[in-house]
Amino acid sequence: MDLTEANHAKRFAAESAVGRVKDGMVIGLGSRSTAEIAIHIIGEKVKDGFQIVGVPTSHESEKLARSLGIQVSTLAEHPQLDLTIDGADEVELGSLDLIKGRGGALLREKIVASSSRQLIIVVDESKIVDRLGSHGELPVEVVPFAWQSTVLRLEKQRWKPVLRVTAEGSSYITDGGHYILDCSFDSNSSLQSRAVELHDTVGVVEHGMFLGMANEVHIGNAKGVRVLQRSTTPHQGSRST
Ligand code: A5P
Repeated sequence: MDLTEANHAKRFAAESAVGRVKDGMVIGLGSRSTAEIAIHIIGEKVKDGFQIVGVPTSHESEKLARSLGIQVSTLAEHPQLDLTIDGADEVELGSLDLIKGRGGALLREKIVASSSRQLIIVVDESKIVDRLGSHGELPVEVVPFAWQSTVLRLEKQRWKPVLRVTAEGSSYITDGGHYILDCSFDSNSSLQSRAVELHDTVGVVEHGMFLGMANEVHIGNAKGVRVLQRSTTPHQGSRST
């Protein structure tokens, strides 16, 4: 897929997802390229007279929403959102479990998604995998204080954490003021138990596995879009070892 095709694919996915937005909704606004296309389309709806309140997941999304005339709010004012539209780095076929955070936003994305009745994911076909972890590392957001000792704890748990740095060589800092450790892992391991393990690790703030959270995934390609819906039965974890 060349750049133009990739942009068409993202646009198809975003248009399809924004089709779920109704007048009067309070919605979570995701981060990075595909979610930003969705924000632009939401901005067009606002120009057409829709009353929409947006709760952004990053400073960039907030700036973009404001520039498009979308009313911006916070979870403090709107603790319950109707839906959130966000991108993803990997989507596992079947479970619709996700990896997020390779674009640097994950904690706020997870808080906003967890406060939404529906999480709608917008991706192109390149993000679809049979097993999470097939395309890269798992981003893990950590407290900057003594991050090196958090690295040691993660290494003992068989993660291979690497501190994310900027192009200039300094530590990448998230919107929440944290660092990110990109952790490679065995993609055959049980992600549910790995997720619990990460939450139990001192120094870890949040991780980029979004398990059992996505309700729908809108997958764009050069010609159109297909929509996958998660079954409504309770999530049992994506796999076991
Ligand atoms: C942000 O950190 C991620 O969770 C994004 O959702 C992800 O990187 C998708 O970005 P693109 O839509 O730009 O591929």
